[in-house]
Amino acid sequence: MLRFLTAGESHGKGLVVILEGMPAGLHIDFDAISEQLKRRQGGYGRGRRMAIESDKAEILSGVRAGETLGSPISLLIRNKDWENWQQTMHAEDEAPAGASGTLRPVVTRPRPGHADLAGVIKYDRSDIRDVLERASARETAARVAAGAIARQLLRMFDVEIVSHVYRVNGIGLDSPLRVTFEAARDIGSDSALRCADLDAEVNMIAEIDRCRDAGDTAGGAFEVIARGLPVGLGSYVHWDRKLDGRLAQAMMSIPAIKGVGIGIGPNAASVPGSQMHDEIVPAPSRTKPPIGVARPTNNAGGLEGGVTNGEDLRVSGFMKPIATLMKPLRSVDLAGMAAAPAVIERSDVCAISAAAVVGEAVVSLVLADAFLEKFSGDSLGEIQRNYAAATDRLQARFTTRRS
Ligand code: EPS
Repeated sequence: MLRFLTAGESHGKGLVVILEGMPAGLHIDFDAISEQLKRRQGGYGRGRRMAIESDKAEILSGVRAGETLGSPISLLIRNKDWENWQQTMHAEDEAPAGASGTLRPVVTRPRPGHADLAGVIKYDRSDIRDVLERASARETAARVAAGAIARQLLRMFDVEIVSHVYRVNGIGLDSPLRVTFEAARDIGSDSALRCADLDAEVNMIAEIDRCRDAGDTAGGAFEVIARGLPVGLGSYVHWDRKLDGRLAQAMMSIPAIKGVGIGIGPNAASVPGSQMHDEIVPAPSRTKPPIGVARPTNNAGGLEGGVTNGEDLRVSGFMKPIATLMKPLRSVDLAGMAAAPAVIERSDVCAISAAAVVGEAVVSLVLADAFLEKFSGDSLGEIQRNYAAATDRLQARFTTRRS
């Protein structure tokens, strides 16, 4: 079982993640972790914080001379902004001598849509900062670092994971299925919004500009596509083993995600069966190994019965607009219970491109977990042998059927 925990406040010293369950013997590409962290920081509509940070993960344990040991892998991402927050975010009773930054006022006006109000009530705090620091999407940097390692395991078995942004507020493509795996993979690292359709992207960027000018914010939709998965990850036999359910939980745990779609997603409720289900035809397939059938369409998004069917896995995430508005919504000052505008914290206008990268990370973690479940082993070599045996068996089965 692959599991992880993260810790850290947005303006604290840094973020920590412990990833447990990775096999021994996987070579770790440190640059590839940094590359994923950099991708998460980008995208049109991000705020000034991203200009301060240049996220980098230090490996504290679980890796020796470039290879995993099978022991817990712990990573630390330091917050550069800590320099500006020591007076406010110190752990000690009093700010230590020489603490830098300024002492910020107590936050008492909750933002509609953020964890602020429910959080201060639940944890019995009087300063909303005690809530917003951990509820912040800054935490997703830790998940991206862990996901980058999960992705490296999957890469050993030729699984590739990409994403694309296809909508900002209501603007953009009507369906993610219009974008092929190749088109999503080929989006350049310099792409402004990581949309595969450049005409649509122009309009989506204009919508972000319009929101910024109006003191408003934007949400959007993205899709993660995984190619190269073997048939048979997940299971239909129990609710908690269904891979679509596990993916949905992981995606919904990304801050601001209000909905998840698999393949055609919510549109599945609007078409008859004849237009929904992906017919099965005898033909050379692209599954690994070939199973002698092909699917002309992929509305199911690579999952049937909660089990991978060898087609591209397609999972989309629907993000609400950022909760911090520069033209704040109505709220109540909890210090005196009088009506007051919500607090304004430094924030992003739109973070959909970042959410797509986080989506790739959480999908990588769920898929690596399901992969380890099926081909389990303590070392990479053991997993490779199990994978090869399963592949050989499938190959033999379908070769026999054809002859
Ligand atoms: C951040 C995500 C956003 C940023 C945060 C960094 O978090 P939140 O969910 O709180 O809006 O606002 O940066 C700041 C809090 C800041 O000081 O600007 C991220 O993805 O790293």
